[in-house]
Formats: sequence, C-alpha cells, structure tokens
Amino acid sequence: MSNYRPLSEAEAIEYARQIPELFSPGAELVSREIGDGNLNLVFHISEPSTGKSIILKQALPYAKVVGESWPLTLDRARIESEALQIEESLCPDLVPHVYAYEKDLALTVMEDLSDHVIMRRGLIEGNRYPLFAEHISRFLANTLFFTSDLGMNQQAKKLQQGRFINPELCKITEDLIFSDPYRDADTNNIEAHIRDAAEQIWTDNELQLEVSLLREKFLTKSQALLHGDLHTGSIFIKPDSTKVIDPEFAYYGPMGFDIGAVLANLLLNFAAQEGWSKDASSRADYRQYLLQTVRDVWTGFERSFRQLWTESGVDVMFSSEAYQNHFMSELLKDVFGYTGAKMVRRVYGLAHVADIDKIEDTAARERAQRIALAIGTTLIRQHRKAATIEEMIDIAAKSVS
Ligand code: SR1
Ligand code: MG
Repeated sequence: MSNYRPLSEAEAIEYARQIPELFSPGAELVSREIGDGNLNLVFHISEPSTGKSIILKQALPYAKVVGESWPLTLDRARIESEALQIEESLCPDLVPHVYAYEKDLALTVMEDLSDHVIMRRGLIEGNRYPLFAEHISRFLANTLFFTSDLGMNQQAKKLQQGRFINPELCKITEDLIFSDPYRDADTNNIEAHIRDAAEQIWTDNELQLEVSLLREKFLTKSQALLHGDLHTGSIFIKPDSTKVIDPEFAYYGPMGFDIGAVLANLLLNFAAQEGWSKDASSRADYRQYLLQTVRDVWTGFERSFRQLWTESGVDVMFSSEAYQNHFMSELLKDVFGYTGAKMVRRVYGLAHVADIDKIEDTAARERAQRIALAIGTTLIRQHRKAATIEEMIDIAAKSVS
C-alpha cells in the first residue's frame, strides 16, 4: 500500500509511456478517465498519430459508488488480473488481453476494447447481437467446467481456490444481494412509488427462506472459479465479438450464480422495454429476441458443458450419465434462484441498472420495476422446483401479458 496513489490523467500517460514496445518514444499521448462503474478508475490512453491505445484500470482503496467511507481492498486488482489470465487461457477470444499488472499501484494494463460497446447500453439502444448467446455460453461452459472438480486436477483446484479467497468483495454480494433487499437496510435505494413492494418482500417469510438457501449456497458451495459480477455492464460487445471484463469479484462459488447474472440482466432489459421501445409491436418483438437469447444461453451452455464433461472429465466417479443429469438439473435450479435474486437487488437495492433507472417517464419506470420484481420473486420462489428453461421464459412472458 505504501507506494500506492490514485493516478491523475497526466500520471497515467507517464506510466503508459514506460511500458516497453507499446507507444513510439516521445509520442504525444492522450488520456481520458472513462470509468463509469461503481469501483475503479479507468484510463484510456491513446497515441493519435498511430491509433494505438490501451486501458489502464486502477483500483481505488474505497468503493467509488459510495465514497471513502466504504474502504475496499486493493487486492481485487490482483484477483481481477489473475482471473482474466485464467479466462484467457480457456477462451482467448472472449476476454481482453492483460499486458501487465502492477501490484503497488493496484493497476492492470489491458487491451483497449473501444471498438466495442458496453452491452447494457447496446441493449438499451435496441441492438441485437446474434453471436452473443454462443459466445457467452462458451465462456460460461469453459470457465466453469475447467476450474471445477469436474474438469481440473482436484488438488490444483484447492490451491487455486486459495488465490481467490475474496472476502471483501464477496461480502458486498452477500450484503447487497442476499441480505439488504430483504430488510429495511440503510443501503437500499427505494423510489417512494415502489416502497409498498419492498415492504411486502420484507415480510414474506416463504420468499425469505428461499433467499436464505441461495445465500447459504453462495457462502459455502465452492464449485468453480466464478466471474462473480457477470452483468451486462461487464460485457463489451459488437456484432461479431463479445469480451467479458471486470472479474474483480472472482471467487470459488456456485456455478449458477454466473449464469444467473447473465440471464437476470437480459430479463431486466426485458422488464424495462416500455421505457425504450415506444410502439407495442417493436416492444413485443424485442422482448421475444431477449427471451430467445435467455433460451439460447442456457441451452448453449448445457450443450457445451456436457460435451466438455464427456470429453475432458477428470473424475471417474462423476462420469456416469445419471450423475451428469442430476448435476445439470440441480444447476438449473440454482440458475433460477440466482437469476431472481440478481433481479430484485437491481430494483431497489444499493446499485440499480440504467435499463430501468434511465427511463424518464415515472409511470413507465414504475411498471418496469414492478415487472422486474414480479419475475425476480417468482423465480426465487420456484427455484427448487425448476425443471426446464422454458419455465423461466413462461414466467417472464406472463409478467407482461
Ligand atoms: C459497492 S459495489 C455495488 C455493485 O457494483 C458491482 O458491479 C457489483 O454488482 C456490486 O454489487
Ligand atoms: Mg464491475
């Protein structure tokens, strides 16, 4: 921590200049701080005369979204850079390349993806990404399979787990997803017009039991190295390319948490459509596209994961078809629960999503919030009985019929 200081734009340029073989000696470099997430500084450094560019991402010693009153470990920069490198070894086309990690400054130097857009923004603008489901289901299948006891040496997995104990960032998730939205916590950020819905959830004992079970699994089920925060703001996209960024929440947890994060964010956009597509027919059409993407992500994941298991499984006791079927059916239940929990927290927990919050019309925003809560709470309630992805699609479709 002793040599740590948050960089200014000028200091970021000086740092970038020293990276060997990147920019021309003495070149004019331009820096822009472009971080719009909740936690970090992000500098875009470019050399206008050659068009070369990189990203410098620096962790701050506190959560930017709240301020210095919420201290946060700088070790998350190490966790992020190591997770990115593991992910790159498993699916090189789906993550940015890491050029360097500087421990003292909690700084990662990585590939610039400015020719992509943040997927959340792309969905808000109504764009379609025909390759996304194939890309993200391959990312999920490879990263989850090859870091689990199914696909990697089981002693090496235990050692790897030790490098990804991430208590401070896990606590953020434990609080903001699996605790605070279910009680009248100070961190909640509740618009007055939906307070009644939040209050109903605070007294719903059956729902709270289901959330407790999901929380328990998040705390104890060390199945695979998760990205840990795989929402559509952690995905850079363009029609022919998908890049997963920001795995600073990486830790060993239940696989369904990452899959659920992707599906939840598709469904949050589904819930928000009244704010973004003004006529009923284009709205229905885009919603169909989102539901088809939900279906394709799960079915693509299941197909790839089963294939990896059959071709590369490391454990003879886990090699029977009966065990594989049991595993996949339990995983789908977790996916339902985590999809639901990740939706509820984004409606009135601490950190919301632009898909809903940026809807200017209050009545349309409220309808989006209530649709998201209806889908989320139903998924949580039904998660232990879930048997097919079609049930999730039906729940979403019924919420707007
Ligand atoms: C204090 S951090 C709030 C949220 O931002 C991150 O992206 C995670 O989702 C976290 O819960
Ligand atoms: Mg993030």
